[in-house]
Amino acid sequence: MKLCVVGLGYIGLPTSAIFADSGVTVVGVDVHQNIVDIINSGKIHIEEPGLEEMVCKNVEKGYFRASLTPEQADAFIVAVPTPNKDDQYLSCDLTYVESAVNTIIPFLQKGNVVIVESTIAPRSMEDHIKPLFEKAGFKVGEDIFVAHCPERVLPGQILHELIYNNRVVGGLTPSCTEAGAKVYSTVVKGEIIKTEASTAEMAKLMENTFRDVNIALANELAKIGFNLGINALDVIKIANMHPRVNLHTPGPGVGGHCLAVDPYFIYAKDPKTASLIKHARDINNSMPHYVADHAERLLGFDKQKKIAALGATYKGNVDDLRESPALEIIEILQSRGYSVAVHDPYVKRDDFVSFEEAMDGSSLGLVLVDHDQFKNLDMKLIVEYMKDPILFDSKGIVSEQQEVKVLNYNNLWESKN
Ligand code: SAJ
Repeated sequence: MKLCVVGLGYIGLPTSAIFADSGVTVVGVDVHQNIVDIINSGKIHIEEPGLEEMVCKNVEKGYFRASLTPEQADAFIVAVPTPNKDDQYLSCDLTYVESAVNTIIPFLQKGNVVIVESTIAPRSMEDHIKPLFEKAGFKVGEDIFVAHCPERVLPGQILHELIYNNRVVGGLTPSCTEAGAKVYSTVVKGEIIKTEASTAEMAKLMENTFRDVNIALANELAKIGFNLGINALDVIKIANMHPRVNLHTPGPGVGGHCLAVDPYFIYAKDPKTASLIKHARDINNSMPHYVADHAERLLGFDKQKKIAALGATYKGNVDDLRESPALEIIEILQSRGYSVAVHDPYVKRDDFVSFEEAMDGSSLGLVLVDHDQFKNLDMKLIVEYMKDPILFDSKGIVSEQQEVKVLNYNNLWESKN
């Protein structure tokens, strides 16, 4: 089999590598010349454990190469970004997907399979993608086979999850579903779940929306706990001992390119009905300001006092800054006139500093990300370096200490007066 993958980012590149590694000839297409050059030299432009070795091996063996233009193949996978549009609903921007589909249409032959992996709004395949092929004269389900197979991998574990996760394949017709499933059966060891395109689109979106709504519930509980003087983290721990309850964890907000983006794709399609989904988004979006407000309060609104921010990424143990609530909190506090020194062990940036430098002379340590490194902080070092040894741990990961006052959503209310 020969495969052409359009989009060599976080999903397209590992997907190309996995197929190439199983003996499929893969041509990866990207619009950026520098990405094409980096990959063809056996290197990669993103961080993902094990990926560079796999790309390098398969480029050397001739199974994988990158190009600026698509070529004829048996199957095509589209894995390009679908950002939010800048409209009032933050709807799904299909521009890159449509343009990727249009670039492969001239290379399509009878019997080819086209799979869209990008996360897309419900009904996109039926209402927007199918017409592009029909306009070019193809009968979908007879001449060519078109399916949506959403990616569902977690950064940091992508290579493992691409093989072992269950995959949902939703075709535009039953024959499209079968053809799409056959492509993945070459590499996937998890179950391949067959359905229609619109169900596959909505299933993927609801997975992330489920998480977003539940995190919003936890964040709301944290706020109520503060107002009523109740230990929210203890409430969660105890409620979760019930066999059918799974309260999520409150934090500084919800970031990343999935949970903070996908729910809007549903909301934009049916805004009158999707009120819970929108409200959950609003609650999660309110958290960076909520954390920043508490940080100011804990400092007595004294702008001379220095803040040490621990963590800037959107979640723990990754280097990804996309839609990061931690970054937003840092920016809010800086815009209010505070000096914030940022330390993140995963991110090298000229304006970020070492742990000691961040702590030095600070009056509040703000834990914004659940990196493993922050779970067992060296309290002696904190006492030595900080002016006032107080931590506000917005992720609830730092264990209680005697030397240092650690505030989190359990005991934040105790600092009220
Ligand atoms: N977060 C909380 N409280 C929690 C859990 C998470 O505040 O209890 C925050 C995190 O700190 C982070 C954000 O939510 O800011 C998102 O983190 P995440 O780990 O829940 O999700 P993502 O965006 O890294 O990955 C998700 C995954 N989806 C699900 O778990 C349902 C992943 O499997 C998907 O592949 C990915 O979205 C995607 O591409 O859609």
